[in-house]
Parts: sequence; C-alpha cells; structure tokens
Amino acid sequence: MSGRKGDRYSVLLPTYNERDNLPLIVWLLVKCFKESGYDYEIIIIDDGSPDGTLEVAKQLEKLYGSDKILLRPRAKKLGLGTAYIHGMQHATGNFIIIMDADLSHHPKFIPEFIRKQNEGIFDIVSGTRYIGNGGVYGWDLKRKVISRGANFVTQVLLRPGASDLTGSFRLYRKEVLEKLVERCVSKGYVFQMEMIVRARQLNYTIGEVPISFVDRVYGESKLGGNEIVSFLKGLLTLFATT
Ligand SMILES: Nc1nc2c(ncn2[C@@H]2O[C@H](COP(=O)(O)OP(=O)(O)OP(=O)(O)O)[C@@H](O)[C@H]2O)c(=O)[nH]1
Ligand SMILES: *[C@@H]1O[C@H](CO)[C@@H](O)[C@H](O)[C@H]1NC(C)=O
Ligand SMILES: [Mg+2]
Repeated sequence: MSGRKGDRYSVLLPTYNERDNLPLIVWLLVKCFKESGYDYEIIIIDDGSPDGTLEVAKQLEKLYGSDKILLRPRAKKLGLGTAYIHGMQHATGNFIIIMDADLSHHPKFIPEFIRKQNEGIFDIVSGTRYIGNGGVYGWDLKRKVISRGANFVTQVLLRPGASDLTGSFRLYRKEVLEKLVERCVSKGYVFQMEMIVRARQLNYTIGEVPISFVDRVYGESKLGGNEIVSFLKGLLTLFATT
C-alpha cells in the first residue's frame, strides 16, 4: 500500500439524477485507487433521484463491496452543501475528496492531489482550471465568459490565494473541512468560493493541481440567469462580511 501509513481517503459523491454516469465514475475511481494503492472509500449521497440512481448505486455496492461503496442517501433533494456535510459525517478517512459524479471531474487527478498534499503538507489541495495544463472542455463561450468573469471579479475583491474559486474538485484534511463547513453560510455556487475565502482567513495552506474539466455528457445542465444573480449577491455578501 502506498501513501503514508494510516492515511485514508473518503470520496464524497453527491448524486442527483446521475444514473448514467455513476457506474463509470465509480469504476474509474476504484481503478485509480487500486492502481495507486491508496486506502479509500466512496460515499454516495443520493437525494431521492427520480431516475433511480439509488438502485444503480445499490448494484455498485454489491459489485465492489460495502466496505468500499457506502450509501448514505437522503429522502429528497436538500442541496449540495448539506449533502457534503451529511457525507462527511459518515466518512472514516482522515482526508476527504469532494468531486462531482457527472464525469466532469476525472479520478485520474486524485493521485496528483495526494502527491501534492504530501509534498507540501497542505490543508487543502484544490483542482484548478486556470493554471498550467488546466482547462475547460465542452462549454460554450457564454459559460466560459461567466466562469472566468466570476473568478476574476472574486480575485479582485477578495484576494483569496487560489486561482480557481468556483470549482469543487478538492481534497481536504477532514478536520479542516469540518471547521470550514461550520463557518460557511452561503449556498450554491458561492459555497465553493466561501470555503477558500474562509480557509485563507483561518491561515490554512492551499496547494493547487491543474485539472481539465469536461462538461457533462449525460443529464441536464442548468446554469441560468438565476444562478448568475445569486452568485453576484453571494459574492457581494462575502465581500461585505469578510
Ligand atoms: N445529493 C445531491 N447531489 C446533488 C444535488 N444537486 C446536484 N448534485 C450533484 O452534485 C454534482 C454537481 O452538480 P451538477 O448538476 O453537475 O452541477 P454543475 O456541474 O454546476 O452543473 P451541470 O452543468 O449541470 O453539470 C453532481 O454529481 C450532481 O449529481 C443535490 O441537491 N443533492
Ligand atoms: C493568520 O496569520 C496572520 C499573520 O501571521 C495572523 O495575524 C492571524 O492572527 C492568523 N489568524 C489565525 C486565525 O490564526
Ligand atoms: Mg456538472
């Protein structure tokens, strides 16, 4: 087994209508951890998806074993922020990896996150689309402009010390994530950003790994005007209160 002795990585996979993506992401995760030799568990937090994601998850639990695949479902859609908290409460690892289940985040980057963490003894390792080989695939110009713009405005206003604020592919020390979650008040897209802003306030160290982000192939995407307005509101609130 590689990695430091006793280290264990708990991957939190929140799902809502990810029936088509879940088998592949779990297969990729298992393969990646087997090849790299790190100790792991995968915690699937499904929020009562109407497409039957939970049934698929149960099949995967049977296939890979209930020590590796943990199902921690909730009865209805209660949102991503609380899904992370719920998953974290059931995690047995001393490190938590948060990623999307829609294949936008590729598990192949996880060993790089872990190496980076070991190298710098970082509290957080954040995937970034905005440095080195990082990038975004499959987004139209509108979405790229919005994402870049949001990131730029935030960099200027909050000087957060990380290059990608709205991304959610990250590794945290468990106790650091617990502290951050305790302090974070925002919802939606602002949540990821607030985590980094609070981390800097608490003097946590952040390492970065370039990642390529691929837009979802299966399932609905839903970035609209509402998200943009609530993002700006949240950003201004953070600016005013920190
Ligand atoms: N448990 C849970 N998971 C959720 C909820 N909302 C989204 N998810 C999952 O969280 C991850 C990120 O959500 P996405 O819908 O991909 O958000 P996004 O990447 O900003 O938008 P897309 O363009 O739709 O991909 C995915 O794995 C979703 O299935 C929720 O309310 N509860
Ligand atoms: C963070 O570091 C700064 C500068 O060294 C220090 O003034 C501040 O008190 C520290 N904050 C916390 C929460 O430890
Ligand atoms: Mg997505």
